[in-house]
Amino acid sequence: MALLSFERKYRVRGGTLIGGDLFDFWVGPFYVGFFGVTTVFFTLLGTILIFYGASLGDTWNPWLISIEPPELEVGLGMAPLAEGGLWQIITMCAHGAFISWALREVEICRKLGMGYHVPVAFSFAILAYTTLVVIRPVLMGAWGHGFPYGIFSHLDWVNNVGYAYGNFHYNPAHMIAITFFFTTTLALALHGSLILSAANPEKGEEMRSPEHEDTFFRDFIGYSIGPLGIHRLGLLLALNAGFWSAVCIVISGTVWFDAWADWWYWYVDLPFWVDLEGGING
Ligand code: 07D
Ligand code: 07D
Ligand code: U10
Repeated sequence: MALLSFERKYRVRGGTLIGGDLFDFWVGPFYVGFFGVTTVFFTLLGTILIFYGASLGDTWNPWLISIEPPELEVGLGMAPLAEGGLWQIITMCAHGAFISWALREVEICRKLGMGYHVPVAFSFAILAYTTLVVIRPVLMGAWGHGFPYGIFSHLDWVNNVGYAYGNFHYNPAHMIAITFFFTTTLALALHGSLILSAANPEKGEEMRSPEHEDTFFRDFIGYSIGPLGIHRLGLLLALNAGFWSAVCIVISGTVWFDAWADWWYWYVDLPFWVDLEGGING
C-alpha cells in the first residue's frame, strides 16, 4: 500500500490516553493529540524563557548564551529568576516537553496497534537528563549541581565535573557506558552495511534474501543472531548506553566522593596478594 493511502486508512480516531476526541486530529504530517498541545506549550514557554535569560546576559553569540543553575548556597529552594530561577523553570518546561513527547509517541503507537518500544527507548534518554538535573542535584542537596543550558557552558560543566573526580575514565560505570556506546556504533555499522549489501543490489542484479544475510555471518563468525535478533540487540545496547551513563553520573558525589582511580584499590586490597611482598602491606 502506498504511504499516502495507508495514512488515509489508519488515520482514524481513538487510542488517545487523555482528552478523548478533543485533540484527536492531524496538522499536515503531524499527529496533534493532547500531548502535542502540551509539547508545543512547554517548548514555546521554555524557548521564550531561554531568550529572556539571554537578554539578561551579555551576549547573543549562540555558542556562548548560557542559562546558569542557582548557586550551591540556594540548596534545594527556589531562586530569583535572574539567579537560577529561570534555569529551574526551564528545567520544568524541558521535563514537560520531553514527557509529553514520549506520551504522544505512546498515543501514536496505540493508534497503529504497535508496541511501545519507541517511547520506552526515549524514556531512557529522559532518565539520563533527569538524573543530571534532578536526581543527582536532589541527592547532593543543591540545584546548583545541574548543568547550565548553553552550548559551550555545558561542555565546561562536563569537563569540570569530570576532573572533580580525578580521571573520570576510571569511573567503572562510565567505562561500561562507553563500551555500550562503542558497541552500539559497531552493531549499527555491521547491520547497516549487511542490509545494504543484500537489499540494495547493483542495477540488474537480484536482491539477496535474509537467508543470505544469516549465511554471511555463519560463514564469517559461525553464528547469526538473525534479522529480528539484531534489532533486539541494537535496542538493548543503546538503552544500556543511556542507562549506564545515568549510573556513572549519579554515583559521582553521592556514593563516591574521591578520585575515581582510588575506587580501584579494592582490587589492590584483595586478600590474595595484599600481604605478599610487593603488595600494599607487603
Ligand atoms: C543528532 C538529534 C538532534 C538533536 C540535536 C541537539 C539543542 C540545544 C539549546 C543553546 C545527538 C539540539 C540542541 C536543542 C540548544 C540551547 C539552550 C542527537 C541528535 C542536534 N546536550 N554534549 C552536544 C544537548 C549533555 C556533551 C550537541 C542536550 C550532558 C558533549 C548539542 C542535552 C552531557 C558534547 C547538545 C545535552 C553532554 C555535546 C550535539 C540535554 C553528557 C559535544 C548533540 C537536554 C550527556 C557536542 C558543542 C547531538 C557538541 C554536544 C545538546 C546534555 C555532553 C548542542 C539537548 C550534560 C561532550 N550536546 N551533553 O548530536 O558539539 O546529540 O557540543 O540533556 O561534543 Mg550535550
Ligand atoms: C543526557 C541527553 C538527553 C536528551 C533528551 C532529549 C531536545 C529537543 C529538538 C532537534 C545521555 C533532548 C531533546 C532538547 C531537540 C530538535 C528539534 C543523554 C542525554 C532527553 N566520556 N562524562 C558521559 C565519554 C570524559 C563526564 C556519557 C567518552 C572525560 C561527565 C558517556 C569519553 C571527562 C559525564 C560519556 C569521555 C568526562 C560524562 C554521556 C572519551 C571530562 C556525564 C552520554 C572517549 C574531563 C555524562 C548521564 C550520555 C553522563 C558523561 C562518554 C570522556 C566526564 C558515557 C566516549 C574523561 C561529568 N561520558 N568524560 O549520558 O553520564 O547521554 O550523563 O574520552 O555527566 Mg564522559
Ligand atoms: C527509523 C526507522 C525506519 C524508518 C524511519 C526511521 C528510525 C524501519 C521506515 C526514522 C529515522 C529518520 C527519519 C532518520 C533521521 C533522524 C535522525 C537523524 C534523528 C534526529 C531527528 C531530527 C534532528 C529531526 C527533529 C525534528 C523534529 C523533532 C520535528 C519538529 C516538529 C515540530 C516542531 C512539530 C511537532 C508536532 C507537535 C508537537 C504536534 C502538534 C503540532 C501542531 C500543533 C502543528 C505544528 C505547530 C508548530 C510547528 C508550531 C509550534 C512550535 C514548536 C513545537 C516549537 C518551535 C520552536 C521554535 C523556537 C521555532 O527505523 O525503518 O523508515 O524513517
